[in-house]
Formats: sequence, C-alpha cells, structure tokens
Amino acid sequence: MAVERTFVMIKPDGVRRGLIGEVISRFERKGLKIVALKMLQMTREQAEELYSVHRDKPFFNDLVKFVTSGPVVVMIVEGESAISVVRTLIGPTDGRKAPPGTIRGDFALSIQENIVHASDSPESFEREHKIFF
Ligand code: 3AN
Repeated sequence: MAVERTFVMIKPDGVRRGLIGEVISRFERKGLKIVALKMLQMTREQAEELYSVHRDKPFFNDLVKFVTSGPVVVMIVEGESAISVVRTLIGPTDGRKAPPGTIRGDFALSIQENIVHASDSPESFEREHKIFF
C-alpha cells in the first residue's frame, strides 16, 4: 500500500452546522495529513464539473443548487491508502443508512445533505482537485 492523496469537501450543510473542526479532527485523529485547505463559494460551473458524472440524474439540478448554497471547505488529504480510508471514515452516501461512527452516520439524515464529499478513485482525485487547487 502506498501514500495517496484524496480530495475532500465539507459541503454547505457541514459548514452551516459548524462541523468543520469535527470533520477535520476525525481525519487528523486517524493519522491523515491535511496538505492543502481553503474555504470558498463554489461557482455553478465548478459544481457542474465536480458532479459531471451525475449530469443526467434527476437530482442533478438540486445537487448543484445545494452545493452552491453557501461556502464549502475544500482540502487535499494525504496518507497511507488515503482514498479508501477517507471513504470508510465518511460512510455510505445515504446518511440514514450510514453506520454510527462514520461522519455521515453520526451527523446526516439525508442522501443529498450528507456533510462531506470525498474522491472515490485516483482518477476522481486527479479530476476533482484540479477544479479548486
Ligand atoms: P458519494 O458522495 O457517496 O460519492 P455519489 O457520488 O453517488 O455519492 O453522489 C454524489 C452526491 O450526489 C451525494 N453526496 C449526494 O449529495 C448526491 N446524491 C446522490 N444520490 C442522490 C439521490 N438519490 N438523491 C439526491 N441526491 C443524491
């Protein structure tokens, strides 16, 4: 296993609910390193590119509206197997089904407003982090 980088975003619901510190501390506690971080207001173009794989889904417009509804925190997280480790820490997409102990399991009750986004593969990391860094 190798040291990897992954792209993580705390979504507008996570920022609004004051969970920035909580989310970041879970990554740091695990032993992962935050190597880049910034808060920004995403443009519609950035949101459409981030979620381009969902362009044809019925929830696409709502999703773009939601992620542009307030500031987000974007970061690059580094560590051993960071991509899969971060996906495990955040939990499955649907907050109602995410197990307790995961970020979504502990803080989300929704499939759309689920606190955090993280890359699901090295290819996603390459594409996603370049939108913001
Ligand atoms: P994940 O964020 O777990 O990788 P994806 O890539 O399937 O999940 O979905 C990206 C984002 O799209 C989710 N974080 C969520 O905000 C939204 N989303 C996914 N599925 C739905 C759905 N059925 N209804 C509404 N929003 C959805």
